[in-house]
Amino acid sequence: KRAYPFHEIEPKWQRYWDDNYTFRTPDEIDTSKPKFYVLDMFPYPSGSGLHVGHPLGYTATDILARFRRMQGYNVLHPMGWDAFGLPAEQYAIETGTHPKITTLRNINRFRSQLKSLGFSYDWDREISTIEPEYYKWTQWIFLQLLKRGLAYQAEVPVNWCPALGTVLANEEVVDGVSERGGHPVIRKPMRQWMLKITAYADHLLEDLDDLDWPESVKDMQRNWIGRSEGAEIEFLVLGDDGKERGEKIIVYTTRPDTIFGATYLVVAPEHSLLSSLVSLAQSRSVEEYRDIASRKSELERTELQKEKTGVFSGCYARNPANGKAIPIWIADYVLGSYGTGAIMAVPAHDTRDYEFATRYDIPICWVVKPDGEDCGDSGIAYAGAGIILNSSNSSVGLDINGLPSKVAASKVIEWAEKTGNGKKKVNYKLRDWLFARQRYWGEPIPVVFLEDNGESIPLSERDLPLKLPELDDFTPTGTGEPPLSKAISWVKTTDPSSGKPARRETSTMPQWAGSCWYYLRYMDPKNSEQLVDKTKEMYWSPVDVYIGGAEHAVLHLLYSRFWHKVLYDIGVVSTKEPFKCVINQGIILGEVQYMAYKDPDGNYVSADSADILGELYQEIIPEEKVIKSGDSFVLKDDRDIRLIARAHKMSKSRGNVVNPDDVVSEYGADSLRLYEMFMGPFRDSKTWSTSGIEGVYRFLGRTWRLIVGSPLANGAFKDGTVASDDEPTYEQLRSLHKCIAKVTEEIEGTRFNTGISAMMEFINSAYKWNKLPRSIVEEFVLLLSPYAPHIAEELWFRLGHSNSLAYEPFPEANPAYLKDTFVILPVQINGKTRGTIQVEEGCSEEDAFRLASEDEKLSRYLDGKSIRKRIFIPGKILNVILGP
Ligand code: ANZ
Repeated sequence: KRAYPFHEIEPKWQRYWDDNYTFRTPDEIDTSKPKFYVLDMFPYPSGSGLHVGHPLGYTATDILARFRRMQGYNVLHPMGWDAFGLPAEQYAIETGTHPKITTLRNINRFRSQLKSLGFSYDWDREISTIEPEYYKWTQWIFLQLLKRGLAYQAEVPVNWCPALGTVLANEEVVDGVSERGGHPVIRKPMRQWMLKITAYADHLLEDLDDLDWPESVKDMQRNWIGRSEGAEIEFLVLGDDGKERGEKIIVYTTRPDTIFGATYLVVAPEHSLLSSLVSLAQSRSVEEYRDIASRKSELERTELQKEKTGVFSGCYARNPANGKAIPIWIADYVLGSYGTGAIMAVPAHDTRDYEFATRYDIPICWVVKPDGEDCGDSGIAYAGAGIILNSSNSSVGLDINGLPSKVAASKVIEWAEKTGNGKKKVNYKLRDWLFARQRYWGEPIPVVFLEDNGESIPLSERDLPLKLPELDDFTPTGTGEPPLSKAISWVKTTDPSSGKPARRETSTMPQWAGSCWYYLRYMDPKNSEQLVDKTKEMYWSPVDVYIGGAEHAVLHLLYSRFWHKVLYDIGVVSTKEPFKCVINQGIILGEVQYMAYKDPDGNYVSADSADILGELYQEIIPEEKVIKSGDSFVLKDDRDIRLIARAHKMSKSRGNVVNPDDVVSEYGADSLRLYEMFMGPFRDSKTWSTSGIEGVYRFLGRTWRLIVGSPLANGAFKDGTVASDDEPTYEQLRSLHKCIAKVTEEIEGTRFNTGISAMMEFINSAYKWNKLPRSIVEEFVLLLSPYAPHIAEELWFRLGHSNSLAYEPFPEANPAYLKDTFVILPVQINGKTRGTIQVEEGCSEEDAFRLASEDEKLSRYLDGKSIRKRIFIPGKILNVILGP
């Protein structure tokens, strides 16, 4: 029982759009028209194909694209492939298939899946990060970075994964093992390419303010950049005799106001001064401690809940404020990579220091009290701002007692600068970007090293692209030498400028590289002379709406903003920011699962009492045996048994993955699109439900039958529809225009679900009409088309049009029909006025009577009575004559 013939319609229109290049955005466009660039986060073409999360964002952008096209905008709506990356390479190692083969196969599958969903991409602009014509420009950008000193080599501790034979980015390491495969990861210093993103820290931070992005994403970027203002203060190291030895430890602090409370110093285990500080007696325990710390990740070290550990160095330093000698400790809760790698510890006012001091019996000295309160050891640190106390030393000329923290902090900085004890300092959490991977499947870095002195020489722009050589053996070398070192004849080369023998760089770029700038290439995908033509870039920039998952909130969006700003500075792009508006779609969880508890005898136990009873096991209960009761779910047959209802992330191991292909073959692409938009607010996470998709499928079926063949039709079939040429009534126009207004408003606000509700309401009311005026139906079909384009095109065609509706003007709501005009209608029973009802102007006799019988007062006269006659004068009166 198919509700309507989507099987025939959908492929037919997909072919039509392809054959007619319906969605091609011409190279030469009428630039007097407004533009709309709507972009999806392009997919990594994985081996498992599309999952239902993809069409969620892609349908949303497609609705926006189709909507703006109909409104007369020039629309840029492209698609491509983020096709380099580790999984293809891992698969290649396991199976011996070249990553290019698997990647191209996956791309073909993705493309045909996307086409089967009817997305209006301009496929002529398809790009793929693995094509030399594309990565030529990724390499070109690298050369520009190099030219400006924004790419450099450095010996840095990296996450080295012996099993994968590669360096991993911090975010690819979870709990000390590789995110992929779970292999152990160690920290190891290696010479690496770095990008100086820190040079742009301030711009990246400041320009966030003007972006129309989710606040949560902006906050994550702000935290990642982590700008903090404070001071660097010098503490002189003391010898055994209590005299200064000449070395100094510089600490970074955001709370200079607490300097009198600094009762010890901490240096990170990797601090460069460490070896000279440690006393002989302490050297063994320090050595052991360093060794343990080197195996921990930074995350582990800084986790607040973790117990703080450390060792005493055997050495003291002088607190420059109060002149006291304070011990120097080594502890791994201080990181070598942040600030100066050393801190002044103020246990009274810092939680971690407090915990540490208590553990190792270090004095705690209170120097800040909350405004208007007493202070004292309440068992926790007071980390807030307040009024300073115990902080005066006339012999160094510093007195901050009684000042509020902020003022005191400035005063300390001023004092430190005057006396040479320190200076104001701004710090960032942001680190430079580790830009090399010891992998095969990535963009080659366009640099050679001279054989004789190892000097690095960038290739010249005309030597690009530097193509990735074919390689049969991708297995890691195990030494840290990248797999590309096996491409012996490729590696061995000459410096093109001097002709001297040289070796190519064998690391490749990380997967982020290709996705940093792809949105620019879509504007001018075939340009072999330039990354993007200036005029085209000026017209299309910036991306108006960028939709994708929240998992890219920081890295991808930060890295591309960084590259964009560099490109702006060198005049390649005309805007400071790439993406005007970013929207994160919510995640789709698997269908809700119901679980019941059973005791060892096999009897059901309500979830309410489950935690007080022991030895229970769980059983999955099929949906048809479940019923909702209040806020919870119970067994249909025994309503005292409360169940647990839970939705899980879709995963292969749970077996709750929904394959979009299956949905398309069972219900059609339009139903899938509509359903994903109807599931709930676009940005929220939501659960999949098969009955939900049946609901929207029925709606499309009802729409189809209403227009193509409804029993209500009075007129003759014309062009295969039942639309009549009657003039629409006021009521019909009101329904239509209310629907237009709602759908338009909701698309603009990306609240797609409520737009669909409005269309459903419209169809419900249209079923009550006895004529279906063509002009009304046509407008409705146009309204529906961004959501369900196949059925809409077919209905449009059957309504007698020979062209696609893709460029028909989107219906506009006429405000005259939107006003809610109510009238108070007197109601008489047997000629006596018994009350009034509020009705819409133009309301029908039927509706007026229904409202009267629902009215509390009037219903008393009408209930159970037989009605002889009704007299209705629209807008004036309803008179009901009761029977005998
Ligand atoms: C003294 C102090 C007193 C601090 C107080 C805090 C509270 P941001 O920049 O906001 O993250 N710190 C400095 N360098 C560190 C490192 N390498 N590893 C771990 N911690 C470090 O915070 C800077 C504060 O974190 C600094 O201010 C320092 O402790 C600590 F009541 O100095 B504070």
